[in-house]
Amino acid sequence: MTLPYTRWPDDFAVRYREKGYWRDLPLTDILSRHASSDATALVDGERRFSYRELEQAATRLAGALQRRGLKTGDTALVQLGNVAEFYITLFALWKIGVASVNALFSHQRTELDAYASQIAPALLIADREHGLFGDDAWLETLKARTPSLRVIALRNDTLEALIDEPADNVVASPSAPDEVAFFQLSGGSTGTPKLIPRTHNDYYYSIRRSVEICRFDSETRYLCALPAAHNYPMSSPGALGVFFGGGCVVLASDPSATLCFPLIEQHQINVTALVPPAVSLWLQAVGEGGADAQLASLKLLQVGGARLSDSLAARIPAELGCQLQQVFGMAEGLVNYTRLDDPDERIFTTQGRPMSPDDEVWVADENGEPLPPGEVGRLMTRGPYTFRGYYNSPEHNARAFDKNGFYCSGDLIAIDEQGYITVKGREKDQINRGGEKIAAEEIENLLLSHEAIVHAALVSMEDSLMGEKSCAYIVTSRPVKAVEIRRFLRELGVADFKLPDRVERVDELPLTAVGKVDKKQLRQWLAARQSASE
Ligand code: AMP
Ligand code: DBH
Repeated sequence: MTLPYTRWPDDFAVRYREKGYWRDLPLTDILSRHASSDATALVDGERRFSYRELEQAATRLAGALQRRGLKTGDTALVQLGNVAEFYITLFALWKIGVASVNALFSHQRTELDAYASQIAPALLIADREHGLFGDDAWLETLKARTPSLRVIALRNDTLEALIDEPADNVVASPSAPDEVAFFQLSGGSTGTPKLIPRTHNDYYYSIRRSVEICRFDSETRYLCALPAAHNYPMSSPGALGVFFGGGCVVLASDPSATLCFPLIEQHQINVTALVPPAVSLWLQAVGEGGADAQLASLKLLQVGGARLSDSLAARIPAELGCQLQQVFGMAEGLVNYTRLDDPDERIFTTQGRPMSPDDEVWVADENGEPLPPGEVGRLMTRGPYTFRGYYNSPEHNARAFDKNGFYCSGDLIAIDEQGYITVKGREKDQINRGGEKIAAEEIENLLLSHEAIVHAALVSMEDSLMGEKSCAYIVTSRPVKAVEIRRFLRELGVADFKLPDRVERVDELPLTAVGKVDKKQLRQWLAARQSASE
C-alpha cells in the first residue's frame, strides 16, 4: 500500500534522476552505509552509540514493530524530544515503510489531535516524560478518537523493551524511494496544521547537497540543540547530514548557553545550528571579553529559522570566534545557504542562495507576474526537493501553488545579481516567534471558542530578543483578563510558544475596504503603543 501525495510531473522526475539528484535509495541508507563502523554516531547524555549500535537498535525496533503487525504504508504519530530514541525510531520506521509525523516535544493535545486525525496512525510512539503521557488519561481519549491506532509504545515505559527485542527475521521493507518517507511539519498559516509529504529521493538529495555545501564529514562534531524533529536540525545538514558524513551528533535538550557551552567544550563540537534569539543569548553569555574558552573548538555557527539582523550577524565571528553561515529554509523544501567561502559582507547581509542548481526561484508581484531583479516580492519556487502539495489539502494547494507547480512560500524577498536572497518580510498570516512559527488562524479559532470572545485577531509585534512576539486583539462580551485567556488556551492544550504574549481588548477590530480584519492597522497600533511606552 502507498500513501497518496502530489508527485512531480514525469519529465521533472526523469531530469532529477538523470542529474543524479534522485538516486532511488531509501533514507535508511544514511545509516546502513556505516553499519560496520565503530565510530561514535550519537551522544545523548551519558549514552553513546556507535554507528553499528545505532543501526542495530533501529533494526531491532523495526523487527519488534513488524512482529506487531506494522507494515509498509501504515502511518505513525511520533513525539520524542532530543533523545537517542528519536533517531532509532526514525530509522526503524523507514526500515519498515511506516510514514511518521514527528510532532515537536512542545506540541500539546491540539496539535497531536490535528495530526492524528489527518494521518489515522496505526502506531503511536511518545514519551512518559511529556506532560500529556505522564498518565493514561489523555492516551485513552486519543485511543477512543483514533480507531486506526493498533500499537502504542512509550519511552520510559514500553519503548525500551521493544528496542531490546532480538532482531530475528526482520524484513527490510521501506516504502519505494519516490513514495512518502515521512511527513514534515509546516509552520502553517491556516486553521489546521499542514503536513508535508517528503519522499526518500527528495529528502536524501537535500541532505547530501547540504553536506556538500557545509563540508560535513567524519570529522564533524555537531551539537543538536534545536528540536530534533524540526527540518533544520534534521536535514540542513542537521543530524541526518552528520550521519551521512560519518560524524558525531551530540544532543542538547535546549540551546541555552549554560547547557551548550560546557557540552561544546566536553565534546569538542565544531558546528551547531541556532535560531537568532539563541544567538543573542550566546553573545550575552560570552559578554564583553569576547570568545569564551569553552567555545574554542567551534568553527561554524549556522543561523536560520528567522531573520538574523545584519548587526547581530557581524558580531558572531568577532565575539563567538567562529564562522557564520545563514540558512533560510522551509520544511516544504527549498533551502538557501551562504557559502563557506563567501565574503563577510554577503554572509552578514544575505540569507544565502539556493543549494541546488535546479532550484528555480523567482520573485512575483501580487498578480503572480515576475518582477525585475532586486525588487521585493513573493518567493516562488520549485525544484528537486521542494514538495508539490500538502497532504490531503486540495483547496489550500490550489492557492499555495501556481499553474506551473511553483510553491509560493508567503515570504517577501529580493534576489540580487549574484542570486543571493534577502528576506524582507512576509505575506502569510504567520508569526515567527524566534524561529517558532504560529499560524494566526489556528490561535484565532481557539480564541473564538471562548464564550466571551466575539472577534479575535493575532498579530506580530516587534521584540528585541525574539524578533517577533504575538499579540491577540479581542472583542469581548464582558471584561476578560489576559491571564484568563492564556489559561483558557493552555487548557485547550496548545503549545506554549503559541500563547499570546500580549492580549489587547478593543471595542471593535479595524476592517479593510473589503471587510477583512485589517492586521496592518493592528500592527501599526501596536508599534505606536510600543514607541509611546519607550
Ligand atoms: P516552516 O514553514 O515552519 O518550515 O518555516 C519556514 C519559514 O521560516 C520560511 O518560509 C521563512 O518565513 C522562515 N525562515 C526560515 N529561515 C529564515 C531566515 N534565515 N530568515 C528569515 N526567515 C526565515
Ligand atoms: O525555518 C525553517 O523551517 C528552516 C530553517 C532553516 C528549515 O526548514 C530549514 C533550514 O531546513
